[in-house]
Amino acid sequence: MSPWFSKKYVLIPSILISGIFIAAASRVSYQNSMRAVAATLPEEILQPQLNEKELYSPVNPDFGQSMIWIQGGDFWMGDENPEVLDAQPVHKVHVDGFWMDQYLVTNRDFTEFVNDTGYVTVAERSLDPKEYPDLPRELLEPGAIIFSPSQQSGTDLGVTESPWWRWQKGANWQHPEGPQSDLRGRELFPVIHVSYSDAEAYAQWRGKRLPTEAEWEFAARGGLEKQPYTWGREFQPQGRFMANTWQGHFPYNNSGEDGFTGLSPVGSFPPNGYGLYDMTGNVWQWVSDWYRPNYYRQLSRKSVTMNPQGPQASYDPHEPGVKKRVQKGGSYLCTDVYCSRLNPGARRKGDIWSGSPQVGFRLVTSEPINAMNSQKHFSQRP
Ligand SMILES: [Ca+2]
Repeated sequence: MSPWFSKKYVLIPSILISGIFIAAASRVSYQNSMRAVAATLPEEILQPQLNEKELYSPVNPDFGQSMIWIQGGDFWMGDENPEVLDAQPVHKVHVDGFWMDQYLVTNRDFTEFVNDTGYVTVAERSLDPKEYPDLPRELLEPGAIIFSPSQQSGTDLGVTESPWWRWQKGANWQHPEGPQSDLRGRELFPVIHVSYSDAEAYAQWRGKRLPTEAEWEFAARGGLEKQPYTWGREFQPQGRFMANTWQGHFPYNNSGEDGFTGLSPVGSFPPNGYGLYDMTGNVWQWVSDWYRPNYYRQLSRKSVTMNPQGPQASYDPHEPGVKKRVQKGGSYLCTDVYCSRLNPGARRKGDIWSGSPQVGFRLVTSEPINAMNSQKHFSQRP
């Protein structure tokens, strides 16, 4: 099965959780957030020892320019929650140190890339009807799935188990809800509707790479061991929202108690123990491991696995012919009760040729020269 076919026809019904901005509400949230924007993060944010009260700043204008050194080590990888069997068993892993983007890649970052290279994302390309004679005409046009629980327009995919998804002609990273939408006021939002192949192209341009799943999870845990959230055990410590998630009854009631009914500008919630923002919620994040549901069972035979790179090939028993990579972190459409995948040990999978309105990414590098050359702020290796 070709990746294109899966992108536009087969994979869509299998996606259970993803999302789109609710445009008006997001703009209000964005304006409110921008009122609180501080000038820049203090230099201390780049130091290994972080004090959240001192360092937290809603948005750092230099967000795309900072990387944090993540000192490697051993950790327990995976999730014991019975709802995420593919993240079991929990097993011990070692990762070497690396630098990680402090923030998600934003629309502003991706705009720089496209302006410099002329790159066209998968969602912006059209299909040849000769190759896909059975596809409805609309699905041959450039476009993407969007989250639309109101069913107002576009092509109804007829997905009974998740009728809030629709195919929208002309939707892509620059037009998140379709041709009538744009990025004005969303420069600091995470880029969405990017496939893994799009993310790889961006990474190549930046001279960096996508993190392995182990690197991502080690960094997301922020020095905590076997905790259900990247900040600890409680979902709302002292009543505080720690990530952009969903409050209310999914998918029709989104109260936005955390300040955002849609996506949020990167860095709108406190960082984790390593100073990384948005490691939980907002958007899922691509990592470089191929997806295989039994991969952790293979690794658990060892006492400790050194720098796992993922299985040799992808295999999803529900769609055996579709190549998939792992995604981590949960999104703004996840609730603390509905979606156990907010846990840093949880995982899901995505077709490498498909973007999503709730999937973005961030990059890492193991090469100091890359971190120094491409970043204004650079955390020195201890
Ligand atoms: Ca929210």
